[in-house]
Amino acid sequence: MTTPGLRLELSDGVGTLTFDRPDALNALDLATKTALLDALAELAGDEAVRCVVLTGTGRAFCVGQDLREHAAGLTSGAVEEVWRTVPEHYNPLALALHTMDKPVLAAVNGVAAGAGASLAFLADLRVVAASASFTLAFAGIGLSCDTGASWTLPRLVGPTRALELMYSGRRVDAEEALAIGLATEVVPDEQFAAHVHALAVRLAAGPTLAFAAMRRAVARAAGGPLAAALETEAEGMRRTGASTDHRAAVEAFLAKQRPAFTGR
Ligand code: T3D
Repeated sequence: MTTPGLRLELSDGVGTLTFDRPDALNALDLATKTALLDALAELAGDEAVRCVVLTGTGRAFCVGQDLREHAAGLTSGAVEEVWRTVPEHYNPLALALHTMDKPVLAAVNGVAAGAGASLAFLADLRVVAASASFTLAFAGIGLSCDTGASWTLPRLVGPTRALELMYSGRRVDAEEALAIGLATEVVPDEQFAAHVHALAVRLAAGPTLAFAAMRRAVARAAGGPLAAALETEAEGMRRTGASTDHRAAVEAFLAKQRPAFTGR
C-alpha cells in the first residue's frame, strides 16, 4: 500500500511505514493520518509481519499535525471538525501502536515534533540518527499534548523532565535524547538505514508471541491505562484548542513570527 503521505513496505517479516511528505517535514494531514490508521490495522492483522518500523523521508521523522491544514480548518469555521481529529485519529493511532502484538521500532531519522514525537514515544525502541532531534512543540502553539505523550513521556524520562520538555518545547538533540532515556541508541547518519534494517530483521526473527506478552506486561506494570490518559489529553486539547492563544500562535507560526501569549 502506498498513498501520497505514507509508504508501506514489507520484507523479511518487517513492515516499514515511512512518512513521505518531505516538503512539509512529514506533517500529518488528514490523508496521512487515515492512511496510517489503515496501515497499522493491516500490519497488526498480518501474521507474516513480526516487527513494525516507523520512519520518515528527508530531514524529518514527522512534525505532528499539519498546521496549514489545521489553520485552514480553524479559519473556515469548522472548529468542531478540526478537533474531532484527536478522538478520531490521534487517539486511535496511539492505541493501534500501543496494542500492536509485535515489536514496534521508531527509526527517528530527523526531527520529531508534536504528535510526531508522541508517535515515536509509543514505540518500544527509538533508534535515533545522530543528526535527529525531538521537540514537544505543543506549548509553542498554545496547545496541551496528545497522542499519548502524557502517558509515554513521564515513563521514559520521569514526570519532572516530561513537564520541562513540554513547557519549553525545546529541541532535544540525539546525544541528550540518549542521556535522558528518549533514545534507546544513537547511530551515525551514514550507518542509520543499515542499522535499523538489521535490528528490525532481528526482532522479526524473534519470539513474536513472547515479545507481545512482554509489551503488554510492561505497559500494565507501568501504571494507569493509556486509554484513560488519552481521554484526559483529548479534554485538554479541546480546551486549549478553543483558546485565543492557540489560534494566534498558529497564525504566528505560519507567518514566521513569535507568538505573544495572553493566557486566554
Ligand atoms: O486538531 C488538531 O490538529 C490538534 C492536534 C495537534 C497535534 C500536534 O502535533 S500539535 C504540534 C504541531 N507541530 C508543531 O507545532 C511543530 C511546528 N514546527 C516547528 O516547530 C519547526 O518547524 C521544527 C522544530 C519541527 C523544525 O524547525 P526547522 O527550523 O528545522 O524548520 P522550519 O523552517 O520551521 O520548517 C520548514 C518548513 O516546514 C516550513 O515551511 P516553508 O516555510 O519551508 O514553506 C514550515 O512551515 C513547515 N512546517 C514545519 N512544521 C510544520 C510545517 N508545516 C505544516 N505543519 C507543521 N507542523
